[in-house]
Amino acid sequence: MREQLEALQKEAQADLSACGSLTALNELKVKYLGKKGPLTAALRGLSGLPAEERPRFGQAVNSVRARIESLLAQKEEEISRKELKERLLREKADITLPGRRPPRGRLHPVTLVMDRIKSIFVRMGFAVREGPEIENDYYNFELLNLPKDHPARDAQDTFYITGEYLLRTHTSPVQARVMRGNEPGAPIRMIAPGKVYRCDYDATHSPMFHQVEGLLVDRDVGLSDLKGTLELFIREMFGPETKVRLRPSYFPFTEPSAEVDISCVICGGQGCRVCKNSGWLEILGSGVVHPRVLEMSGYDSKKMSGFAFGMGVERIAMLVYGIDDLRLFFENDLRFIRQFEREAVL
Ligand code: 2NM
Repeated sequence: MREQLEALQKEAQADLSACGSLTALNELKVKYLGKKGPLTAALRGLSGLPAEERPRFGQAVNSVRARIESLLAQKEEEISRKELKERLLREKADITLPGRRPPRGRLHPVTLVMDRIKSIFVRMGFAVREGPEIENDYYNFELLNLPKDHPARDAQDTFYITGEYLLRTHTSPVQARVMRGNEPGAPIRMIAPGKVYRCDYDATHSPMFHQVEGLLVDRDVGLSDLKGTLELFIREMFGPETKVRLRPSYFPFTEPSAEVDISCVICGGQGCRVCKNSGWLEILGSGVVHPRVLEMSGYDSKKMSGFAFGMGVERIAMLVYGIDDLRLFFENDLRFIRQFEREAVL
């Protein structure tokens, strides 16, 4: 029996030193230590021995088993190390290969036009001011002289969050916030760019769109200042040949009020499909700030006056790029969105 165990251990040692892979090693593990292996059989045979020989033989079997187990573990470690080393050699990266160029993003056409509008006004000394998109009734309507029964306040046109809170329908509340946050009577020259929200969706209206509004308040500001400022803006935006026309209009926050038209950017004023044969395109609303709006936000309308204007950025972008459906701006079709290149700004 003892000789058989010794022979078994020798055989196992020989098998193991010849073994070269983890798969083969696993087979050896089953062969020597498995349920059908010689050591299990030897332990089972224990019952056939005289009682006084059992402990010594059992110990001998267990010690051979322990020896084989430790040889197996050693070998497994050795083979794993070897395989890892080979893999590392095989998979060496060539760091001299040229890199992959990361895809470059570009700016959305609305952002491009927004940046140009901002840049033109910044060069005229206007400060860029921002405010919350969630407003309350007081800032969005009340301070802008929109009476309680004004149709713009209707839930049909405005996204209400509660009876009091809503998504701003224009950026004018930013102007009201600036007027009220200023030292009393301080002059203002600002624009308020940003997102605004109205319940509307078709080829020319989106429930979210972008606006730039402007406000200038100082002593002796009038319609001529408004006209000069907007003419300068328009010629920068659409080219020096562009003609400008003010048409009487109505807004609750300005008096007098005017729509501003430009000569058609498509036909130059001859008349075409885009300008509906009139030769003119409406691009913004404006006016002399209503004294009540100034007073409500802490300005003395006898000492100070101002002009204000507002434009839809998508509409301007449509004219600049010759786009006929505003929904294209929001569908995020890369074939459309990739077509716009940034021109130099500032
Ligand atoms: C427009 C047209 C006319 C406007 C007025 C004000 C404020 F705050 F001063 F009252 N902000 N923006 C205004 C005036 C906006 O958008 C078509």
